[in-house]
Amino acid sequence: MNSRSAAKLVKDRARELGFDRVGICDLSPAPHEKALVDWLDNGMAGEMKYMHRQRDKRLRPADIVPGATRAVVVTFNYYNVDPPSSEGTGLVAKYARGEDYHSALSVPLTALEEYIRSLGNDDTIAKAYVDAGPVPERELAQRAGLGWIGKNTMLIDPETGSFFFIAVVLTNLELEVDAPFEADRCGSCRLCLDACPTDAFTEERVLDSRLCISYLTIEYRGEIPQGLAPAMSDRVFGCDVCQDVCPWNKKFAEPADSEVLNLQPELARINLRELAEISASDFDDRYGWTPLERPGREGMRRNAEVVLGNRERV
Ligand code: B12
Ligand code: SF4
Ligand code: SF4
Repeated sequence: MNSRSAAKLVKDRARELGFDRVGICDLSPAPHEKALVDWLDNGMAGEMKYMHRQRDKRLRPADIVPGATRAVVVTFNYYNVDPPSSEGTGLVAKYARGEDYHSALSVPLTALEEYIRSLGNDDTIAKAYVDAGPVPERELAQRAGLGWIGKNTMLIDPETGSFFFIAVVLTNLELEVDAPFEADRCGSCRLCLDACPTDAFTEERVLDSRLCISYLTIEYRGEIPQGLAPAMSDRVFGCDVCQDVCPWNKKFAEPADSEVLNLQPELARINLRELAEISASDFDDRYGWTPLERPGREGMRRNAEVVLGNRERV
């Protein structure tokens, strides 16, 4: 089978498995090496030490899985509408209102790995990653033709916007590659940069995590800095502001209809008093299967206290 036919089969199978977009690229060194190196050197990863540990592999994606030569990059829509504000509740980012995507997407990704192996021989490798691991996912997605890197640093697909997960299967199967997405469709727009509640963009396409509400509420373990707490407003987990304002999302984002993520409308807003006082076992039962498990009970209680404080101030 030639590389073009193999690529077509892989793409068809990925779509059958529920992925929205699929593209293929090679694993040559990252052309935007300086962007990552400067970001790390300037401390913008904050306490995400894994970003420093993964540096060399992110810059040389061919070193992630020895022998791999191709990335099959797929996207999976998670868009759903925000409920209106309601007294005593905190807002959860759109991606987190259902099953943790690492586990939810492992089922279709394992099937895609198996399919890719079935097209090769005994030496064919295929290893899937979603978020976990040193894979420069947005960079590879742009190189696989799936969209451009917006000024908010998100990968934006001109047909659907940016509310999707990216996953990657690294393989040595001979697959025809796609043309990269070269255009920058942001133009003169800067809505995301101006809307960020904490001014976390130091320049276009550069985000200082230490100022980002997503980082502070999900990844950061200490106390939320007092100067940033009011900007969290009612956001108790993650932040979507720089995507909500993006015209490409306003125009093209469609609610996800997949059952894979098991999105639950009641997880979009959480009662803050209950959360601030929740027991360990109740937290596990209610949120242990969702992305809220990452900050865990302690992190979510901390976030709830901050939002309750913000509510009292207004
Ligand atoms: C660390 C991390 C974070 C950090 C830092 C975010 C950041 N902007 O760097 C924090 C905790 C703040 C974060 C927040 C969020 N994250 Co996050 N995060 C990651 C992670 C693990 C690494 C990102 C990274 O490498 N950052 C370092 C910086 C330097 O890299 P970068 O901004 O991506 O830039 C690279 C390229 O853009 C390229 N580049 C730079 N300039 C240019 C210019 C041009 C023209 C081109 C072509 C390329 C290019 O070079 C850079 C180096 O590789 C990825 C998963 C992964 N394994 O890659 C998910 C990931 C980026 N996150 C994701 C999501 C969904 C989010 C949130 C929306 C979650 C939320 N609702 O709260 C927010 C969005 C905030 C934002 N605007 O980015 C998705 C993004 C999907 C998409 N459509 O882009 C990813 C891909 C996870 C996934 N598998 O789906 N995240
Ligand atoms: S996720 Fe929120 S805080 Fe972070 S850069 Fe975007 S708008 Fe700013
Ligand atoms: S809001 Fe405007 S500048 Fe920001 S990513 Fe979207 S199109 Fe680009």
